[in-house]
Amino acid sequence: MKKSTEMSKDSTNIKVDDVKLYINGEFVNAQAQATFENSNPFTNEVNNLVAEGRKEDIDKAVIAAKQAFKSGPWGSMKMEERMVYINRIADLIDEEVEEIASLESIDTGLPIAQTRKMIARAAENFRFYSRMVQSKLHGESYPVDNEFINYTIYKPLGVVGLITPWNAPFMLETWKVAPALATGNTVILKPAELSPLTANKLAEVMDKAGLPKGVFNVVHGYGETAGAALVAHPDVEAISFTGETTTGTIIIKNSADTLKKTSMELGGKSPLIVFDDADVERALDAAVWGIFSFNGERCTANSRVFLHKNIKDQFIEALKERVGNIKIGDPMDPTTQFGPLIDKEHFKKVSEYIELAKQEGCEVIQGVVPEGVKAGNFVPPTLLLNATNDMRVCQEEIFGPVMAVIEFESEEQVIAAANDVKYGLAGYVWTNDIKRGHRVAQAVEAGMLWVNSQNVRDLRIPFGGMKSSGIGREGGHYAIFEFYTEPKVIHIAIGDHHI
Ligand code: TXE
Repeated sequence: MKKSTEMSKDSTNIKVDDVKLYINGEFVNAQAQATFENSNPFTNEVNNLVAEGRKEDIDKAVIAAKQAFKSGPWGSMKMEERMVYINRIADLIDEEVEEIASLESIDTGLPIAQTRKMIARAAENFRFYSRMVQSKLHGESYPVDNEFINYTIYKPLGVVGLITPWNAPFMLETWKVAPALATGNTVILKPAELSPLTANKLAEVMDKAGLPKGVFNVVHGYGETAGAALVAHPDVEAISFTGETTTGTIIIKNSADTLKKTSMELGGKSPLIVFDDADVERALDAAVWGIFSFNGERCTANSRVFLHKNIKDQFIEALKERVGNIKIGDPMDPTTQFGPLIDKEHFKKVSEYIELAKQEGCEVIQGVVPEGVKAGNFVPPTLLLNATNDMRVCQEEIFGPVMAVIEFESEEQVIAAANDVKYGLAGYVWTNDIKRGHRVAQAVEAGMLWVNSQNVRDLRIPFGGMKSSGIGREGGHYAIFEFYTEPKVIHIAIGDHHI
């Protein structure tokens, strides 16, 4: 397989091939021959062109995926045989971690030290679901009486549509593709238009793994055209979506006419609460990493940090020092800890929120982008001091490296404030009082809570949020039974009863 890039250790002279659609086992142009430009966030220069898929390309991919499911080998393949493919995909990803990580970094601006870990986790997503499906995907049976028995089996849905965001593209794509394929579905992936490179790499991996044609398809394109066509297509059984809450509600509305199952992994505005008996050093590490890794573009980011009044001043001084020491630079430099935002538009959006914070009364403290670091779309690590929970910057998802710092006095007060937001994705509680840790974790309205820890990922947990952070859960047996399969019950008469 020809290497699609010539890697170098800095972002300024990497050549990347143009990207095509991957439909029915072939890399093809969009039928309209349309393309769009794909830029490097560090240089704001065009990396390459990408085929712009539209409704007609989605239609073509659905025909291929449906054919592969209904009459191709995939739909009737024995589970053990299917898992050979799933594990081969993992091995192929492992073989190309460096190239995939480099592509991810020049596409998203994420530091390569972070993308290397993300790509390794992506390979694990496939191995995990191979184990999970083989051990968990079984049914039930109920001997009704000596007249008949019934049994339940879990069947794949058929053609599923996966729509993914740009903030951790390859990892989040594989988080959906792995369970979808491991349970026997066929897939159409519509990746984010801002991060096409590693989705293309995933297609190359599938191709190399020898997956039967039509089982896995990638249609690049815009949300409002390719994405919307996938959501509306009558032969697509389900849509798994990760992205903004506003987009999620549009997708649910547009999927209603064809009665699709939808899984929604949406926005967040997660609280991190530090009580005055907390292990401050560890809480500090967690708070800094939890919002300033991934350049702040992470859904579970602790974008609101609540500090007990007794430790607030000490904690803020330490935060200021940390923020000043984060290494800002070229995403391809392995020592870089913090890179540019995904594009100029997002840079503008996040910058406007920081201006708003000043108008709302916050003191803004920022790290410094070093001289000589290319223009890029850098918003340095930013603290909003003297914030109050009712401010817009504490209510709305900024999706950037911006931490609002809010003081509190009592447990009741901080729980009420933590919950006074429309999102409910994650929450983080720092206290050495074990009872208080449990009590507050149960009181915070979020799908996932970490007590004295930060984003430890166990692939078996139900990953997802409540309120405006989503519907459904990914991970573990939740993805298998809640989403990628459905139960079918069969009754067998073993006697000669009459109705
Ligand atoms: O989302 P967008 P982005 C969230 C994160 C943030 C968002 C950032 O909190 O809010 O993702 O990702 C396609 N019909 N999470 O800006 O704009 C679009 O082309 C069909 C939460 O990319 O919503 C892209 O492929 N599709 C998460 C995808 O939707 C449409 C973890 C996402 O785009 C469409 C990570 C339409 N009308 C990020 N419009 C979690 N909760 O786990 C757009 N798209």
